[in-house]
Amino acid sequence: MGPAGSGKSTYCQTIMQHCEAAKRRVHLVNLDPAAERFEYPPSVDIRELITLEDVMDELGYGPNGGLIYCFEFLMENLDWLEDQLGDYEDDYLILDCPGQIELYTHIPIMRQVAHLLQQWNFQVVGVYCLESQFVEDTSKYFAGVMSATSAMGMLEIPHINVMTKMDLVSKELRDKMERYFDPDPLLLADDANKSTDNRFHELNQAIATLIDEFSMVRFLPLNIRDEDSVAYILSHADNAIQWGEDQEPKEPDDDVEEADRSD
Ligand SMILES: Nc1nc2c(ncn2[C@@H]2O[C@H](COP(=O)(O)OP(=O)(O)OP(=O)(O)O)[C@@H](O)[C@H]2O)c(=O)[nH]1
Ligand SMILES: [Mg+2]
Repeated sequence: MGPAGSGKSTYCQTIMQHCEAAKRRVHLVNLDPAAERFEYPPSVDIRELITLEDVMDELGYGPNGGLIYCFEFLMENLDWLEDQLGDYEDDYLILDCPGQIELYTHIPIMRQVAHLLQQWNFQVVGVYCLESQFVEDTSKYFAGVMSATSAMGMLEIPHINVMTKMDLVSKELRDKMERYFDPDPLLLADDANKSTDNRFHELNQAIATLIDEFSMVRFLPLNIRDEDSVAYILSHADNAIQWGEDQEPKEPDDDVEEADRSD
């Protein structure tokens, strides 16, 4: 999840590719009823149930109301989702979600989806994508932290934050950005004060302290062009859901061989 254009679908594609290369059984689940094109075709696709385009055409809704309608429709058709996901209950699923931030921060729909997945015995981790380009100054970083925190509080599931598009960041900026990955409250407040009016300095300090004291948000940098970086993000996600020993990577025909042996 994450704001529009923050790199959610690219994250999904990158992790898909990485997992496939490591022979992990992995499937893409598209929960974005407005999605257009996927490099990896999704194994489960909300667009087979409902598309935003149809809702907008037939009910005359705008894109935001239409999207909420699509999710309400999904909630009324949970049998469909349970049925679709049931085929993959032992596998690693990557769910691509829409970019409308209100789905995570304002209304409890994504929370319901996440909790349903848990009820269906999936281990769930929320991955929040924030675009590195957006965080070139501390005020924007504060805004990003607030929205990530809001999503984390709303969803109540294990959660990691990923700073995307790091391949677009210059070496110089990359060094400067270290402070956003593991924030120092004094530096953050100082930085924010430089670009804000005096009236906000106390608020800047309070936000910086909040970020520090509650260890609320750490961002893991993702450079999709660097395999080590992708592996690092995946290891954090795996850790959050304790993916591991009982899910050794399997060759696609291991099951067949096992069945043969037991014959
Ligand atoms: N260079 C670079 N471009 C990226 C990266 N991630 C995403 N992009 C580009 O940013 C744009 C948006 O990326 P998407 O992955 O579609 O973002 P999204 O969050 O799924 O967008 P919505 O679903 O529309 O909310 C596309 O043009 C991508 O090619 C990245 O890591 N590096
Ligand atoms: Mg997308």
